[in-house]
Amino acid sequence: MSQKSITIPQDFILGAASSAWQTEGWSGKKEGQDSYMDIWYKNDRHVWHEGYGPAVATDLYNRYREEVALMKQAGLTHYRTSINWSRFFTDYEKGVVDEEYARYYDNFIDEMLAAGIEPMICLEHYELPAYLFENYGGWASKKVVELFALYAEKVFERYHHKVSRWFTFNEPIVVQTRVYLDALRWPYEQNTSTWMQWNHHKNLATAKVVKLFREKGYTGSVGAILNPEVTYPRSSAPHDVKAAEIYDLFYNRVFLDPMVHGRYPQALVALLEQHGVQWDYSADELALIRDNTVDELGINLYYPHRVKAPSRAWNPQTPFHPAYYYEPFELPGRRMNKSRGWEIYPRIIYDMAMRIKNDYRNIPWFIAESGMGIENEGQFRNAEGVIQDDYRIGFISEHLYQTLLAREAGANCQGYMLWAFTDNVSPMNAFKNRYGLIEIDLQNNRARRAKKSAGWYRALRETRTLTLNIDDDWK
Ligand code: BGP
Repeated sequence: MSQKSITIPQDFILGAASSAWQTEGWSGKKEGQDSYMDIWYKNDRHVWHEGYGPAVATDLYNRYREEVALMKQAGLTHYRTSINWSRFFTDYEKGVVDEEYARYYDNFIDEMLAAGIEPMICLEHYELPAYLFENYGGWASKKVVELFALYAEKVFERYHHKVSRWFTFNEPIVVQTRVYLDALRWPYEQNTSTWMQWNHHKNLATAKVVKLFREKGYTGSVGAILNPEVTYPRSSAPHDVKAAEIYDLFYNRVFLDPMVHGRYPQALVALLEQHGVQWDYSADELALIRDNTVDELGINLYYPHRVKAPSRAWNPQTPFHPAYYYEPFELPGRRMNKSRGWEIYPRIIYDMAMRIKNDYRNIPWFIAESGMGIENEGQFRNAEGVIQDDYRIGFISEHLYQTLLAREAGANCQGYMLWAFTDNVSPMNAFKNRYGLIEIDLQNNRARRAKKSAGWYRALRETRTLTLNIDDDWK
């Protein structure tokens, strides 16, 4: 172990992220304004940890002023959240804005700007309106792609002079993978064709929104926030390497390639066809994707993904699933965050950075989410009641260090954003694992209290220097 210091460039983002549905709560929500997450929670509450969910969340809708003051105290340069599509309209088809909800965003954004914090806004962080899910099958429908473009148009009209960094989706692969591929979430349907249709329509929707933004001549950029998993094969043997490559095609390149290069990988299209996966796309749609690639990427990175070649026989009755080609591999001796069950391996950031530099034309990008969810954090409270989250400080230090090293090595990396600013509601895990710089006290009317890490984060901003103890074997 030795102590190292590294400079944080002046223009480097030191921010934190969150989303609308995980924070705002249902205050003021009108009949018919449920999102997909809301109806999942309503239909399947028993799978949500201790019954907590989006209903109150962190009650941000009523507390955004207090929250922005805390952001300022924690030294955030940027804050990323989403606008809740399901609440932004009273009529999704005609695009009638819910003025009451939009006023909340007007005020929230103004408050951030007044505090010198730059808002970065995502148009969808799983908040697909339930009405569109129930009536059109959600992202399986081309009509929903049109309605998303209408939503983007209305949001840009209202906020383009206040917000310049926009993102179409957060982790666009997640909902359909959990619902249609793995059948782990309500409504538990296994359908690989529907999965691919959702992927394609989210790529198409991104291209349409990029085109719209450019045609209107707005200042700023449109990107997407992806969660490519840095996937390491168990060994260098060809069968393991192939397992990792195929995993990468189905879960990473399915979004990275169309969004950055404007085309689907040929190998992916061929495998989908070989396995009878039907998805509806036209030459015009592919041309739209080709001509409207994103301006930047946000990358969410939490843990490494390791695979090996499959050793079991595939049940011929099981619908096609990419796991036909791989099995998960657990590295013996791996370092773990046991609360979340995720391996800790900070090097993923450097490896992803080099991949973007070499394979994705060194497009501008930033770490959009990195963080550590820990259970029962109350046990780390000191006599003054402040959670001493040194494990979080250690986690951020190591991951930020890799980010800064990558930047020094030529990665076009714009910054680091922590997940999350405050503790908040995770899908199913709800408040089980706490991620925030700021504690949310569920026993005390969701009172906010800064953890030790909040002051440490602020000092990073003030000194623009990261100092950490690090294993000498690491770069
Ligand atoms: C990301 C999501 C976030 C957040 C985070 C933490 O995948 O974009 O919304 O929830 O993961 O993971 P989890 O909530 O599963 O613990």
